[in-house]
Amino acid sequence: MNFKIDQQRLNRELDTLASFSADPAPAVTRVVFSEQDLAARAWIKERFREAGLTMRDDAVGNTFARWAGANPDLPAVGTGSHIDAIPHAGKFDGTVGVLGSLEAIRALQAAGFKPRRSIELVLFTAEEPTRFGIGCLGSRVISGSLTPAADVQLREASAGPEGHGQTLESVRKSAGFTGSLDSALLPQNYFSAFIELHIEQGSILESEGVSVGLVSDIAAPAAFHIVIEGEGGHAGARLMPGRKDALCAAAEIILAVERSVLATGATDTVGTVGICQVHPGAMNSIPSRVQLSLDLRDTDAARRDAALEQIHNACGEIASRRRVAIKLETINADAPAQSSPEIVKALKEACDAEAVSYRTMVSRAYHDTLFMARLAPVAMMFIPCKGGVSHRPDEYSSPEQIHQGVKVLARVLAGLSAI
Ligand code: HGY
Ligand code: MN
Ligand code: MN
Ligand code: MN
Repeated sequence: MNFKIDQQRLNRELDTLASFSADPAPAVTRVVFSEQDLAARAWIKERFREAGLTMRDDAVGNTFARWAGANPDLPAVGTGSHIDAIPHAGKFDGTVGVLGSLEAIRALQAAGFKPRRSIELVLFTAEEPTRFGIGCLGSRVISGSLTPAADVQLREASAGPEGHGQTLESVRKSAGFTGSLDSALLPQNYFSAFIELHIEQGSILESEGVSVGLVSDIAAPAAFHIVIEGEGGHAGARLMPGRKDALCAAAEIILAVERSVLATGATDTVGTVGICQVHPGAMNSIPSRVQLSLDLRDTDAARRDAALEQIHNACGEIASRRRVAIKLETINADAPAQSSPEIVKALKEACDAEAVSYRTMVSRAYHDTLFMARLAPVAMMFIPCKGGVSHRPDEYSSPEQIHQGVKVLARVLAGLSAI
């Protein structure tokens, strides 16, 4: 079957979507449930409507856009990604998987293809942890990976641009997404397969000149708050001996994170302290309280947890030597996910049919597919991004690179929805 990807239209749509941003171009800031996010969702739903897809929103703001198959009762083939963007990010993270899936569907429609089982495009809500401090909120909810209590336990992260401390429940309901969280739970046989197209956010594909990465494993993400309570005081009058400076302790903890992660000797173990909030945050006042965020990942959950153990021990030693209190609170600690060999095989066949080069690889970034793997057989497809840059305004994938990924996606969606 021949079909044609309308790359010009897709390029225009990616540019338009990027314009829904709280920061000026080339940065994209689109925090979940913000004014920019809701406007972007409305715009995308118009595109879904134009493509004749039937839509529904669930209680947490995931949008499901379905191209009904001849046998609508069969489990659908799922695809999709996210459009929320962390502050000062780029225009391709997530959006290539949403608009690229739409373009794959439109190309198949234009070619006269008729799916036997439905194809359903999912626009996941809140893939980024920016607002509520936890990533993949939408796919966690539908896969039963988050308890309904999270509705009132999760609050806006104070470091986030919307940091007013409102609960998930109040924010989602003011954005118009009502109903209980458990009403969004999907049954195991809702999807027969799920495939996500995404930029690599690393530089392997570009450095090897390969067009597509077929993801075999998605690393196991874990996130923590580390709170250090010391003793404040006057920066001038309080002499050095006996100080309990929370920020000095925090500095040692950050280096202990780096040391513990490197000590595993595995390239797949990564650790980052991305947020450091200092109280009271005055030049002439000794920091009395610091809150750090810890992002710790590995393709091997046991190795990740061994590094965490080391960090725990280091905190204990720093706390007693500096006579400060250190608390480590877990936000999430998830298992890794493996792609389904059958779907990876289908992707390989689609790449061969489209003469697109590929290699298998690991995803060190997490994605909604990590949780979709708890609902259905999954796979991910990466396309290269310039210099491996992502979560930055200069994030870039060329129209040609996007085109390669979308045509393989169209081919595999046709194949999986025909059976
Ligand atoms: O952090 C991640 O891995 C994803 O890009 N949110
Ligand atoms: Mn991201
Ligand atoms: Mn992403
Ligand atoms: Mn992701």
